[in-house]
Amino acid sequence: MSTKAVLITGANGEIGHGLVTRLTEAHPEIRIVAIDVHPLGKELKHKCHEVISGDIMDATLIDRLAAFYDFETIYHLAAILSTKAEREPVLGHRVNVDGTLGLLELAARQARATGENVKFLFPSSIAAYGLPDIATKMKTGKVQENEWVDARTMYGINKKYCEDLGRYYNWYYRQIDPQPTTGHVDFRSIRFPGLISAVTLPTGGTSDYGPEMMHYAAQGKEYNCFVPESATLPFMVMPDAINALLQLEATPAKKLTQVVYNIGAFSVSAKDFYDVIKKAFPRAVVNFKPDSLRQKIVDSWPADVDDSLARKEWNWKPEYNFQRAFDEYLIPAVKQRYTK
Ligand code: NAD
Ligand code: AKB
Repeated sequence: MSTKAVLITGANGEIGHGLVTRLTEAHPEIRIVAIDVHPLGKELKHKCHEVISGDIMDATLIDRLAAFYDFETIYHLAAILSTKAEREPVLGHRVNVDGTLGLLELAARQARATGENVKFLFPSSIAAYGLPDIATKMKTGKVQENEWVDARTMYGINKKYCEDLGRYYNWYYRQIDPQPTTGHVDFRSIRFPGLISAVTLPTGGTSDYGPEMMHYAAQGKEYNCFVPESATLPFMVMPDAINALLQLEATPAKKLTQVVYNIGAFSVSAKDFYDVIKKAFPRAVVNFKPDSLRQKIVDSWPADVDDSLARKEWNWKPEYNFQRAFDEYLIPAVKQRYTK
């Protein structure tokens, strides 16, 4: 008999760190199988049942996992983020699309074999949106899930397509098979805004300027911000992002009418970041040196999101607004981190 477990891909990343920690705190009995191309640190490793340093593109590895485990839930976090995917678009497509397809197939195979649904949690992104220019972006304000979805980056296109793949696996998979099976992939996706963690640093993304500004200031390092002071995006702190994933996972399927949900917490400009950081770290030096090419990507992402559907269907509500995020979570935690 196979062992029941939860699979987390990309477990060594920013969300992975928070998710492994929170899941094991809430359910000490949980068996987490973690995969990442980069080895997990000791502390995180000890919280997992099995840790695999490997590539989600390795079909033999995925087959081995399918033979040993029955996954009740898959948190598929592994991805190449927006800036890296724009520099290496083919790699981005391979990991973000082919990698996701391989995991959806694993989930579908397991659901068919056990007759039980396999929950598949997929972190999509505000990169799935593509607004044509800054004037339209600022005029539009909050976007709904079905508006402005002509993504302009490889990463955003990959995310949007994987949302569609998830919708297919959820509702239409092998729809012309004469003998329908009982178990299916229960796909659920969140379009996350830029995330800010006090305990990890982002790499390879476009919304990284917000968290980077804070981490540099806390270490006394000068920061060259690659967007202008006016650049505005929706952001959220990591504890709220983890809450959202766990909350969506726990929601009974009958309450969900969609497979993709926006969630929001606060929409702020790079200057708003600077002001709050300068107050906490008066010696912070931030030079605004916009990179017009990266700025275009920020300009194509929405200034804010309409998350009323998530609020209505699974009671989404962030715990942290901008002020509380910095006063009660980010500043105290980064100060502690860098004075250790
Ligand atoms: P991250 O870059 O910190 O983590 C991604 C992890 O995936 C890394 O540890 C990386 O080593 C791993 N990985 C990459 N390619 C792999 C492969 N082929 N096989 C196995 N592992 C591989 O990113 P994150 O912030 O933790 O993001 C997790 C997910 O959330 C991603 O899908 C990302 O697109 C999404 N997301 C993140 C943000 C954000 O602001 N952090 C916002 C929206 C969506
Ligand atoms: C990125 O900038 O690529 C991510 C995201 C918003 O998806 N942080």
